[in-house]
Amino acid sequence: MNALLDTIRDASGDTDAWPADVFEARLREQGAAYHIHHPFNVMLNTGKATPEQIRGWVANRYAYQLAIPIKDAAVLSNCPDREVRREWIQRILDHDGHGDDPGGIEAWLRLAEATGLTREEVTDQRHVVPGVRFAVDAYIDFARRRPWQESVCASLTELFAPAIHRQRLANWPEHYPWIAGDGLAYFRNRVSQARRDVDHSLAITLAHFRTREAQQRALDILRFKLDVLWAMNDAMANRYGVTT
Ligand code: AHQ
Repeated sequence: MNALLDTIRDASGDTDAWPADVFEARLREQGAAYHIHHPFNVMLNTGKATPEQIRGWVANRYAYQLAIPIKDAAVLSNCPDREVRREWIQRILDHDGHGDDPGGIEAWLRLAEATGLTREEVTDQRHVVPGVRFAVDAYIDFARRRPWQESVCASLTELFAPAIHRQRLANWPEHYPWIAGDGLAYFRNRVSQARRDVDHSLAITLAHFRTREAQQRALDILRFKLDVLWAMNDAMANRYGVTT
């Protein structure tokens, strides 16, 4: 892949827009900064977390899960394109639930109960630390203020999400047998939902950011969102400690 990048980069010069495959490769290169590599997440997924660290992560990540449909509603409110809205609205349904599907936020509460947390101490957010609160609020505020296409681009951290969900599904039952298996349903649901969401977000991003300057802006937006996720893990590591 790098040889291709170098060839196409040389051919394109340093001001022309990247072809779509190079632009996509540049977006995917950002995965090196994804929170799967954060020491707190490495601790979680290599079986080194204590029950208190697991419960702290679940209780704090609840603030992020609650924010996702709020953020997605902000994207909808900024988007005049009916075809985009018809697809994007599914993200809100996936989290808030609809019909017989209780949704992802309910699944997260079941994960919380499986780790020994009470629904009340999660829903009242007593455990959410300031750094997580600030990072989550920054993401919602970004989606409210910025053009809807920039928020679509920010959601592309999910390019890297199926891997982290599969990692939890593969490792948690072995490392944390005290967490009931049905508590992991959220991660199972997200593997396919994230892939579907990314197909939509990536197509919009590749089509919208057409000049080299705009493509660089897209990389900066993705870096902002990667920092949101990384900062959340920094705040949780500060509160609960990291065992490496
Ligand atoms: O459960 C997650 C989720 O629903 C979303 C939506 C998407 C967005 O719109 O920004 N990002 C995202 C993510 C979820 N889970 C995170 C995890 O580590 O469990 C990963 C996160 C993401 O990659 O942005």
